[in-house]
Amino acid sequence: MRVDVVSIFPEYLAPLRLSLLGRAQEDGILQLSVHDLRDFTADRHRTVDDTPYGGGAGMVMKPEPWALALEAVLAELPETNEAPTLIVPSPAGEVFTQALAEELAQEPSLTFACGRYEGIDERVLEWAAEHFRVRPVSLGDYVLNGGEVAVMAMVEAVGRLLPGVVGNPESLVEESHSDGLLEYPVYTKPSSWRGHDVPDVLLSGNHGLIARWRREQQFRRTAARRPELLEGADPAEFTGREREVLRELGYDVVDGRLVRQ
Ligand code: 6SD
Repeated sequence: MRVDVVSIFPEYLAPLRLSLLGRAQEDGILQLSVHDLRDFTADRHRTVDDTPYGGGAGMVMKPEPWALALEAVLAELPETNEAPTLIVPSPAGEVFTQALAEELAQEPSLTFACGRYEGIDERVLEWAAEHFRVRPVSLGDYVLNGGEVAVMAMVEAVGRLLPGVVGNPESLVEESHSDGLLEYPVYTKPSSWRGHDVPDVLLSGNHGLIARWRREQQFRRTAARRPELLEGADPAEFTGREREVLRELGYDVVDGRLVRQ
């Protein structure tokens, strides 16, 4: 997969060269290219912002450097039948989820436009829609200073789904959110540590019992921390024993759906 990021702080993206994603780039699985928006300005101050029409606080990113930068990215993208995807991090976008990460991992390329200040002149998104599939995406319901941190999270979440990036593909399926439940707790040696013991079942060697206990922990955690993930789930996806645990946790089946009491 090819990933292009346009930002006024290209150094912000440096951590994407480390660890598993750094290895993926060495292995040719991921081609990451970070572009400095100021390289697409024409004035001696390399100006990327100006005052907002209609007044108000802060500055807005000028449109022309964005069009030139995105045209430079487009010129480098291989020809495809489908328009390439342009992701614009924004608190006003659709929320980034594991499902969206999985969808984006199927794309041959992703381009990210990092806003700063009060944001990018809205006409850039209108113009870009002539060349890209434009998707404003929010990392979550909180406000960041710019798009860079959101892009780092999204490139990591998508990049680790590319074949060959994560060594053991089993660790991809077992994880939080791929089955809509939170992960079970994990432990390592020593079995007794500062008065806290590893649950006996994990030392039993009984793999059937261990699998059951872990699944039950997933339900308990999800009910306690993220009850909305269970609400509305299809009970047919759960075994009889699991439905028993869910009932214990205050869930009931109404019209074939899980409902919290
Ligand atoms: C000015 C931005 C771009 C400012 C953002 C995204 C999310 N989920 N929170 N905040 C954000 C993105 C903020 O450019």
